[in-house]
Amino acid sequence: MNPQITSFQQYQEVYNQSVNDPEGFWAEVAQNFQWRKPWKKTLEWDFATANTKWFVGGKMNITENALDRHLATRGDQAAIIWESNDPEEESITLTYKMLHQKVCQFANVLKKHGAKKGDRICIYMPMIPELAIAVLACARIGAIHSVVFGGFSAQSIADRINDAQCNIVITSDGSFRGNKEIALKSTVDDALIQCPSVQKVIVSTRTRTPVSMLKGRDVWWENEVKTVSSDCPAEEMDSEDMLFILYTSGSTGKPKGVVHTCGGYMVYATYTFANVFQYQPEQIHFCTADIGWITGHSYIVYGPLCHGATTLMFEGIPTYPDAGRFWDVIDKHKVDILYTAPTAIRSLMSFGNQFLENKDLSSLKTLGSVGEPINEEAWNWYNENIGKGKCPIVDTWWQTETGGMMISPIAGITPTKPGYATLPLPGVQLMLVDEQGNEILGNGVSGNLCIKFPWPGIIRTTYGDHERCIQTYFSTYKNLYFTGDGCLRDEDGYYRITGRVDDVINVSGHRIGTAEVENAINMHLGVIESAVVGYPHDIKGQGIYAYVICDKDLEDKDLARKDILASVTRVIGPIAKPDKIQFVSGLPKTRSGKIMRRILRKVAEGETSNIGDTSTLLDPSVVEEIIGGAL
Ligand code: 7RM
Repeated sequence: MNPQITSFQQYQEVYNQSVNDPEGFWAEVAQNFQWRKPWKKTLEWDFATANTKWFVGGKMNITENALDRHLATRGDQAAIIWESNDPEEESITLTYKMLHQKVCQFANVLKKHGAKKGDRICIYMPMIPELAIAVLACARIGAIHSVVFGGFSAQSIADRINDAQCNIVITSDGSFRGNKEIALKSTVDDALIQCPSVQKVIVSTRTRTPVSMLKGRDVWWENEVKTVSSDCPAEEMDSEDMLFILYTSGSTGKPKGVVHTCGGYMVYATYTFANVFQYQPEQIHFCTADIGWITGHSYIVYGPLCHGATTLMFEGIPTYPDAGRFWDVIDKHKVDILYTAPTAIRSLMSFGNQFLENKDLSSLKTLGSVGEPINEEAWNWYNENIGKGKCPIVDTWWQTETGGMMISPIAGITPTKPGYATLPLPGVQLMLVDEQGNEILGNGVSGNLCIKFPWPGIIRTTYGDHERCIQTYFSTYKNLYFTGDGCLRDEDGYYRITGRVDDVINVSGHRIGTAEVENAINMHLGVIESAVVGYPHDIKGQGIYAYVICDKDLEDKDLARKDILASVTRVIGPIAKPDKIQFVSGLPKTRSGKIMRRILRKVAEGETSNIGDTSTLLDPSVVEEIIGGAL
């Protein structure tokens, strides 16, 4: 479907071409897709106002590219293979024909309930085929999906629904995760008390958890699909019509709704999928992410399907029924490509290699890593024990905002180095800058990672607040997109991401804003103030360390700790729970009232002596206390 780079020399040539003539390069790539009407202009952009348009005036529908155009050539090929949480439950295969039919059918259900082009639809579901079907059905009719990860709280769902003014929610009764059964519908019910914009809730059954169905609002997926036709012509979309909103955490309080549009996102997700993994026809691609994150959007759903690939969707977790589950899934389905996160690799590594015994991993051709920096030990373990030294590892750096992979080896083509995302993909023009925004030239240097030219998958806006998009990404450095990451370029010109340089922590590959966690902690009665920082964690990459000032009369600290965890779980979700809570009587503040996080980070890292200059602090004695009580 998409042209593939076949040698390192060709990569270099293609890369140079993509820099010398980005428009020509991407126009050529975009020719490989199905357009209803060709675009008039390849690119229009202005970073100062955060405006980027790709394939201007082009008309298309991403589902015609993901489904319809494959029907003649690979209608009976598996599009989605679904593996249950329960290894005893039979897996499901949906061919392109079947998936097309189910998407059209569900699209008609959405239409029947009043959904139309431009509406926002919230999806809060487990990793079951209906989730992919729901996403594609929205795209089919031009509704904008906003998938909310199934681990988020009712409050988080409500915030996201209200921000986007969604009118429909698609959910399930519950979800299975390991030996847990999680109620989803009842969480949605709690959220909807605060969401007047929602008219309809469509509920699929998964767990048979008892649910309450509100008359006039709630309907069952299974009943609805029985009454509609499975013929649903795709809505004609402009390249720059919104395809989806996906909320992500930043350094300020409230998560931002990152907006991607139809044409550019399609081209970018598909091109990077085909090239980075070097996907070959008939291969089975297994991305272990949840569709609730960008990795699932781009590399479980859109990238693979637009390329005509077979994508494996796994409902469960890496450690259920035991730490050999990924290897069982690979063995059972003869997986060719495994794309997972360093946190999963480190966790499985910690269980020891007995879980690898008698697992046939010989089908694997390519291994991928995403979400956080991968340490050398995990890289080597992955390479030796999973890839048996024969599978290239692609350490792919990218973000929700980039839509697809940005810095990554091309499997089997780019020489790799443990810990390095290596080189920019075609069309990606990187720049390292210092604090003042001066470009850092040469090799063997490090700085803040920026991108100086648009690529088709770039964020278009933050939903409902374009100013925030300008402020967050395009204002720190003039005429550059700022990633928020620190990065080094070694003597060979290879890139290594060193981690966030803003107040975002990366816990198990999930982005969590420190301000968001602080707000949640502060909501707890008895908490006066808090400060949250990240610290190195063996498995999660980073853990969450909270310094909390409580009321004087709060006696039972253990209870307070539990209550704070309960508050965070209620406000954000269990993924944001602090790993450590230290009660303090004060925070290190400057005379102007700013918390010196540098000091808190040092202490959280276990540093007790070299904490640097504290002379600008209002009360340097709090530092002694904090060091003394460090956990
Ligand atoms: C895809 C995704 C983005 C942040 C990003 C980085 C970190 C992602 C890598 C990485 C080092 C990698 N989107 N990150 N991939 N750091 N090496 N290969 O994760 O929006 O959820 O997170 O994740 O800090 O800015 S995301």
